[in-house]
Amino acid sequence: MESNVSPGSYLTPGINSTWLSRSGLFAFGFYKQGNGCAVGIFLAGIPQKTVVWTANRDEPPVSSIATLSFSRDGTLVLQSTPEQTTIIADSLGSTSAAMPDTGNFMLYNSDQQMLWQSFEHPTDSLLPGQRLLVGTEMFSSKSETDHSTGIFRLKMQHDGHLVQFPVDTPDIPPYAYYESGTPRRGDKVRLNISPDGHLYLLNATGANIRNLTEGGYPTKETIYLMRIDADGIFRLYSHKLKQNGNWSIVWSSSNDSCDPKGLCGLNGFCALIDNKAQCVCLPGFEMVQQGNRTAGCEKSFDAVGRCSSKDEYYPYTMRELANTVWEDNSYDVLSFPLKEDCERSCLEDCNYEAALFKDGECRKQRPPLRYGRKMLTDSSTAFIKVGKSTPANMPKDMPKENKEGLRLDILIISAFFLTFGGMMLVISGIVFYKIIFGIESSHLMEMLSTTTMLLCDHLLI
Ligand SMILES: *[C@@H]1O[C@H](CO)[C@@H](O)[C@H](O)[C@H]1NC(C)=O
Ligand SMILES: *[C@@H]1O[C@H](CO)[C@@H](O)[C@H](O)[C@H]1NC(C)=O
Ligand SMILES: *[C@@H]1O[C@H](CO)[C@@H](O)[C@H](O)[C@H]1NC(C)=O
Ligand SMILES: *[C@@H]1O[C@H](CO)[C@@H](O)[C@H](O)[C@H]1NC(C)=O
Ligand SMILES: CC(=O)N[C@H]1CO[C@H](CO)[C@@H](O)[C@@H]1O
Repeated sequence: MESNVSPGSYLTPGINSTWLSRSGLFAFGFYKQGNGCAVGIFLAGIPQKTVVWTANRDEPPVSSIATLSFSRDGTLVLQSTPEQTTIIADSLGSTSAAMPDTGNFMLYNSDQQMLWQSFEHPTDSLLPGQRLLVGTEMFSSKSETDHSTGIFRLKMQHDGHLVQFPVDTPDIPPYAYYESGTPRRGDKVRLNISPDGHLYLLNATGANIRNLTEGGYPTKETIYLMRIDADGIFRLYSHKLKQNGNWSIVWSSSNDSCDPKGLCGLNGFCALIDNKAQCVCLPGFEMVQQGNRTAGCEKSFDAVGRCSSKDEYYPYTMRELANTVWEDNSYDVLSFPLKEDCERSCLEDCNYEAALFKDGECRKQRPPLRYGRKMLTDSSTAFIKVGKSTPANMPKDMPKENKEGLRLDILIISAFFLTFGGMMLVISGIVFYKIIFGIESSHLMEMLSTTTMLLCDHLLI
């Protein structure tokens, strides 16, 4: 058994910021997070320092004055300020700790019994030998560089089913977006990953009931990692050690990046453009927060107004979206032979603002509309009620008469120039790098994203 950390040892973000495994592949300790540092386990022996576990992932990053100690009473404790301490592993009685080359940080007592292991508390990743046990779940990270809890989860259910849901939803089929296809296979089924990239489910008696991947991939100088990514899909990655390479995707839980429910926030819908998920607002809606697709969309027009379509000036019209679906929260279901009848019925009904038409059924609904997506294989047509006064059929930056509109125009124009200028800077930077180093721009982007994951001591001195 390896034992490389004794009670009384401590780490600081500046010097001695990690405890390394024997080969230097894994490190336990401080890594750069936002403007400060977080505590976790990361692959230190590869160019792309990859975080595989984070302690108390939703606590704010700590500053350079923090201390992480393995105290003499066997507790692993983070002192972020003189006043504030957080216990990472409360293991009274542990007398040694180890960071082995498996990536599993462990605490032992004097009888060499393991009292605590990071493998039992997965965040978004599973390493070979680690398992997702029954009743437990893993949560995606917010983004590739922010390891706090994101918006997707993967749960090993008591019925033997491995299922993905958005966060904050009940564990019921309407919210699921991935299922392993092993329902009713008994309690205590668990997800396993082996060093050869075999990802599979074992039941209570140890029988293999499902292979997600067949395994048998090359193991020489290669490490595998399963992770539920920030985009909601879980993937098996491989990385060749001793090569300045990157992670490559071996397997994905889905090939459709619009599958994860809730990728686009309320009143937005997901559409595949060049095989990439894009979030689009429903007609008459605008993004709540530019550049943040999970924040969703809100109404861009004033919904208060007259209701009866017999009014001389009826302020609404309907917009049609082909092959578009969302969560079915129908309050009123009517039968109509033609979609035009559904459209008219919704237009004239003050209580509803949207309708889904499919196979003669007209399902009237109200915003917020959730889990919207364009699905070419689905014959549903969506109708959305929009204000006539909104420039629904005109270009978005159409000049408006009022003062606010004018200011909006100025904003749009300056935003355009700012964006354009920024893009030119980035493009010229990329071109420059390509000329100098002869590397592909996509790799450059990856390099850019990983520079933020450097060890804390490299940045905080
Ligand atoms: C770092 O830790 C090692 C071993 O615990 C110790 O010998 C060394 O003095 C420490 N370095 C500094 C600068 O504190
Ligand atoms: C596990 O699976 C095997 C093979 O399908 C089956 O024979 C066995 O009864 C299962 N065990 C449990 C506890 O369901
Ligand atoms: C899963 O794959 C292993 C080989 O990696 C094979 O031996 C086993 O039969 C497969 N099991 C199922 C249920 O397909
Ligand atoms: C995006 O919006 C969501 C929901 O409003 C919020 O939780 C998240 O912090 C936002 N992300 C960023 C980068 O602002
Ligand atoms: C430098 C390097 O090895 N880059 C690799 C990154 O990953 C892609 C595929 O995902 C490879 O094609 C590159 O060779």
